[in-house]
Amino acid sequence: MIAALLGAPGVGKGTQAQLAAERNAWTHLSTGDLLREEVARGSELGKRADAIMRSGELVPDAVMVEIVAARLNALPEGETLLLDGFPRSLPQARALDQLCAGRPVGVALYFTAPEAVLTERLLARGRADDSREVIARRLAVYRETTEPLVAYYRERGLIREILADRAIEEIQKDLLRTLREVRADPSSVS
Ligand code: B4P
Repeated sequence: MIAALLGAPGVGKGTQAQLAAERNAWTHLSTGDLLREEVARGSELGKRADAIMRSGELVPDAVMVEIVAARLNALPEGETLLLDGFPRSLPQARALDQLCAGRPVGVALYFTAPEAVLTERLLARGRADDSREVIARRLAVYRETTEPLVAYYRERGLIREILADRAIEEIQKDLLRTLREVRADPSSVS
């Protein structure tokens, strides 16, 4: 099953996906981590992505779709995939539908928390793209470009909300319970 994790920067998608993947031997695909690996390697893509990420903008859709397509092609049959940070725009969501036509997204886990909480978490994390000014831009980009995906997946009956302003283990329990429910009854998503 493919589970797409949606939500604002700092809502904890990466934290939850990493934990669930480690504990259950699932695949965690984080587009943010992939980009940061490219930056660390000093590749051409990394050089372009670094400047974009530091400004709070999104890397172009075509680049991201190509990266994700390669990973999806290599995914073993029947694998559980936690797709963290992709899609982040409507063109990416449409491309994903095409890419995984044979095994479509089974659930979109929509993580929510108040913006003040997100900002505090990101400031505490202190990554290169976590300055107050860049955080504000990333939250604005999220509202403009990524939030419409909630309606996109809701129309398809795939949204499950995860309240993410709680302790990490509580959220993790909720995530696992939700995935179990969806597996047992795919029509339980709303
Ligand atoms: P990402 O790496 O995806 O980062 P994120 O959205 O900021 O963080 P996330 O929600 O995963 O929060 P985390 O668990 O780290 O993106 C970085 C950049 O890459 C983007 O801005 C963009 O430029 C580019 N990019 C990535 N994907 C792209 C795409 N598809 N298209 C275009 N561009 C793309 O948690 C944050 C902090 O909170 C951590 O310090 C954590 O320890 C803490 N935390 C987590 N859960 C907590 C909890 N329950 N309580 C308290 N603290 C918690």
